[in-house]
Amino acid sequence: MTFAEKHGALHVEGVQLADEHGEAVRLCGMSTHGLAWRREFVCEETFRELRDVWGTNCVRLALYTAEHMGYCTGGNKQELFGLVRKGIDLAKELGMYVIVDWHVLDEKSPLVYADEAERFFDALAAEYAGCPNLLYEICNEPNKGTGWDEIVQYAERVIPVIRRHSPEAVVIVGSPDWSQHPDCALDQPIGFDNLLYSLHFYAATHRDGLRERVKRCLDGGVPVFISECSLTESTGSGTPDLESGEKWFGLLDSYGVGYIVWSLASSPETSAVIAPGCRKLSGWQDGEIKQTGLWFREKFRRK
Ligand code: IDC
Repeated sequence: MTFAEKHGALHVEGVQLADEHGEAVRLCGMSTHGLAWRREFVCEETFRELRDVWGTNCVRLALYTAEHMGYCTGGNKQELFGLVRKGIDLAKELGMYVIVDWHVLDEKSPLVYADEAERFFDALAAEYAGCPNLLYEICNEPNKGTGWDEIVQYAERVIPVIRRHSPEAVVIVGSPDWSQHPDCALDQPIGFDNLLYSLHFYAATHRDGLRERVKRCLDGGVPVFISECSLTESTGSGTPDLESGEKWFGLLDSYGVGYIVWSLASSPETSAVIAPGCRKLSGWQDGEIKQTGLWFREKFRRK
């Protein structure tokens, strides 16, 4: 029986993600790099390798909205939607969970492309209504001046669009400052159930201060999900900080918080887990996996 067959539809109970039997479920896996320019990894052999060799149970599909031929800035919508569809269908076949990430970044506020987001999530949720494998991440990283009130306003537009088709679907919501402030939900939670609030950490940049914030959220009843993390600096480059990484995992493990690693790419960036120049889509030897990849693979495999 596959992981997703065993656990079925997920929901949020307190600060935990729980399965259809009410048991806690911890999702862990890799995020693709931007689908538009690293599409080769959205294939059966890669997902199978991530499941069987790396020990992951979830894949995140990062659909950039603005930069690099983003979905809302001249990207080929049909093709990009096709890639999303391919990723979801593969995850379903392999019994994995899958997060579709509306990768808000360059545009700063999710309100900029909110109309597009409504159209996208309407089509997606209609096609995958009731699909237990699929989680919806509606805004990767609001940033710069974007405040919580704008994010709430956006969430109140997009969540009902998804829930019209999939009333129980788990939705992941970002927060100000590149998804570093799920604590906004301590004072002002968004008025829907089955929500996870994302927090992103890059261990060489984000240390005790952010870890304490996560703890405060969890102790205060805000369900936090790490929908992006790496050991590197927040630029996606720089020297990986393993010591800070271990501290992060001390915290995440003690609360059973799920996590997704940035990113499944082969490039010189230290956060890209596959060595630059390696063209393989599976069967990577240790020498073809970068330090961050080997470190996280160890974490995935512990269970
Ligand atoms: C980075 C990619 C890099 C790309 C850049 C801009 O690694 O190749 O050029 O985006 O598109 C995030 C973002 C994520 C970033 C990542 C590293 O969600 O898109 O990816 N990061 O900077 N938040 C914090 C770090």
